[in-house]
Parts: sequence; structure tokens; C-alpha cells
Amino acid sequence: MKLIHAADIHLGSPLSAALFLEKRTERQNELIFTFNRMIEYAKQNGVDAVLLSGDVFDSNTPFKKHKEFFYSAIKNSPEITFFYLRGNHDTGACYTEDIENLITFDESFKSFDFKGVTISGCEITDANALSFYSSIDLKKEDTNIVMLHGALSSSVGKDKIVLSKLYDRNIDYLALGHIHSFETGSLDLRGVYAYSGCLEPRGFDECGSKGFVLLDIQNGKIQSEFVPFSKRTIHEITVDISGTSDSYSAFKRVRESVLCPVKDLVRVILEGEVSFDASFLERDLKDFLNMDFYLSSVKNKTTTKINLDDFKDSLSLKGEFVRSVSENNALSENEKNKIISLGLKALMGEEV
Ligand SMILES: [Mn+2]
Repeated sequence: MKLIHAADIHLGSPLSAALFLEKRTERQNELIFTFNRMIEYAKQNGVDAVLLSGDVFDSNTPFKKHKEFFYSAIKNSPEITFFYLRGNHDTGACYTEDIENLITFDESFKSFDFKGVTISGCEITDANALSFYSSIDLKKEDTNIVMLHGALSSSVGKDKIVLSKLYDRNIDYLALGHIHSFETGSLDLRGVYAYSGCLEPRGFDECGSKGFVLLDIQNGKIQSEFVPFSKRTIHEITVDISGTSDSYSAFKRVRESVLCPVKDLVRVILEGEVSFDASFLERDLKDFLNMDFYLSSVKNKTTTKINLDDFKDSLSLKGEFVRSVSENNALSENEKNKIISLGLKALMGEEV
């Protein structure tokens, strides 16, 4: 039997970062189209059930068009059973009318027998955050999957999961949602936990592979594998542009360093010491990269290379500072250079 574990689809996400303004509507559509593509994948690969561990919708009052699309996709996939547990974003009005192949959860710990596998879950609230742990009663001889939504934590609370309280409870696979990157580890001697991550990245803070987890269960044993599935990936690339003499050579070095597919999103962090005016690089390099890539963002963390000769004879505060440090015989050459470099950068308003 095959299952898909997914979470954090965030349908209707405003993708609020200004960076996304240009592509917002298109990316909002791509979130739901990728969800649909996952269902098509499930049909083509003989997947029996899709587990959705929370934050399917971005808000508890989803747009009508997203809600209709989601529930219609479920209704039109009767060969697949959907287990949908709400997270911290999709509380309230996200569940809709009864659909035969849709199983939902609530604040009490509930278990369902699905083709010989026990699938359980509970929506964590302030009221049950501690008590739900004691209501977990899973049989040793069963194959047990538990769905929860929250971050791993050492304290109990809403949106929090304390792994140690789930030790030795006969859990084979803990299907989690809330963290937007795939992450897995062992739970106890018997089971594993996993965050599937989101299906599509929503902002430049969601770099790396996004997708779902495919579970293959044979004779009660669960094999799990992360399947990268997003239409687009966000890559963060740090480029040291030290030694480049002008924007042309800086652009060239950056472009040669960005090797990801052009359909993807790129976040470039510029580092190093440059001797030319790099203040316009953020804006111009972004436009330059947007010629090739779907969308880019540039953060300039370069610092200005100091040329001491420029200050030696200067009748300025900087000149005075350079001369007084240079003439201080109590300092080694190395110390002088360090102090002058830091001091000048501070005087020029750069972070030191
Ligand atoms: Mn969440």
C-alpha cells in the first residue's frame, strides 16, 4: 500500500513579501496546480491515501475558489482517501460538507483503520495540548501512523509537539506538518517522525527542495522517501565579488556562479571587498538576473576596500584619523591596518 504525506500547502497565501508582487497571482495559482499535480501523481502511482498534516489553506476563511477547487479535486478522486488534519492556519471554516473519501479530525485523538493500517491524529489546541498525549492508545501489533501539526518543542502548548511524550507509544510513522522543509529523524527504537515540508516555496526564506513524502507499506513495514515535487525551487547563492573592478565584472562573476535552472527563483548574497561604488548593485543585478531567471532577489553585503593613499593627505576627519593611527608607534603594522580599516568603515557608515 502506498500513502502520500503532505502538509503546509497554504492555498491562498498572500505571498506578501514585496519581492513577489510581480508574480503573485501566478504563484498563487501554482500552489493549487501543484496540489492538483500531486493528486494526479497519486492516481498514476497507485497511491491509496493522501495524508494532509495541516495548513492546507493559508487562512481559516479560504477564498471560495480555492476551497471549491480543493474539495472538488477530492470528490473527483474517489479511488483515493484523504485524511485532512487542520493546522494553525486553517482552523475554523476550512472543513466542508461530508465527502465519502475525506476523513477529518478534531480536538480528540481519533484512530481509523485504513486497509489494515491505523491512521490517527489530533488537532492540538490550548485546551488539549497536554491531555492529548495521555489519550494515545495504540496497539503494539498494529502498524500505526499518527498525524499532528506543530513544531518540535521541549514544552507542551498549542502548535507544539514534545517528541519525548510520544516515545514507546507504538508509533511507526509520525506524519507532521508546520515546518516548511522536509525533515526526518528517529522517534524511538520503533518509529520515525517526518515533516513533509511545503509543496511549493512561498518566499525567499523557503529555499531548497520542496515536495512530499511517499510511504510504501508492506507486511506492516513502512518505507518512506522524500519526493521533490515543486514546480519551482528557490536557491540561495552567496557570491564573493572581491577583486571585481566594476559592475560588468561583478555581473559576470555572479552569472557564472548561478547555475540553477532558469525556471527557478534565485536569491544572491553578495560578499567581499570591492573598490568600486557597489551601492546600485542590488537593484541592477536583480534586473540583470531577471532577464534569465523566473525571479531574483539580491542582498548586497559587500564592504568597501580601503585605499590608504586616498586619505593620507586629506584634510578631513578620515584623513586625521588615518594619520594619527599611522604615527602611533605603540601599534604594530598589523594592528594599525586593522584599526584603520574598521575605523574608516565606521566613519563611512558601514557595518563593522
Ligand atoms: Mn503551521
